[in-house]
Amino acid sequence: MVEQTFIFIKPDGVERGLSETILQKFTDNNFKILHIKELTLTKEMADIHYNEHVDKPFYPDLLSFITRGPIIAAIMEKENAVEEARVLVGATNPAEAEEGTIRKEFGKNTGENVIHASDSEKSAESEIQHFFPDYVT
Ligand code: IDP
Ligand code: MG
Repeated sequence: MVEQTFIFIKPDGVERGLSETILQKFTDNNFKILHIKELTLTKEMADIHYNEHVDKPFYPDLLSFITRGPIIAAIMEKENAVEEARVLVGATNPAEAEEGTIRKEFGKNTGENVIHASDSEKSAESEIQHFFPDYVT
């Protein structure tokens, strides 16, 4: 089924000038970019987006990292997009990510792993709503 997922290039990826290369990997893999925008996350947005992690010990570091500069957020469309994007992105810890994945190639560590991708259809739907509130399917 053709579906939509949500991704963003994290501040480390944007700072290092990797945005175009990373987006190209999506389009090379037949993802269609439906919407794209640059923004800088506020604490409030980060707390909502990373709601499942706010009480974890690493959250203060994650919060300062993810709000330190612009991100590039996009809605991607493809057959089985949610799962396909997670495969292309790779494991959270770049050292454990498969060869050929974005995090394997560019990620520095478990925190600075250059990209986010929704982990389920449900997350994709709520993250698209959160980041692109004017977008209506
Ligand atoms: P995911 O991005 O692969 O879905 P999650 O476990 O949902 O991984 O964690 C969200 C983000 O929080 C990670 O991508 C990473 O940036 C950060 N993070 C997760 N675990 C750690 C950790 O142990 N130390 C530092 N940052 C972490
Ligand atoms: Mg996650």
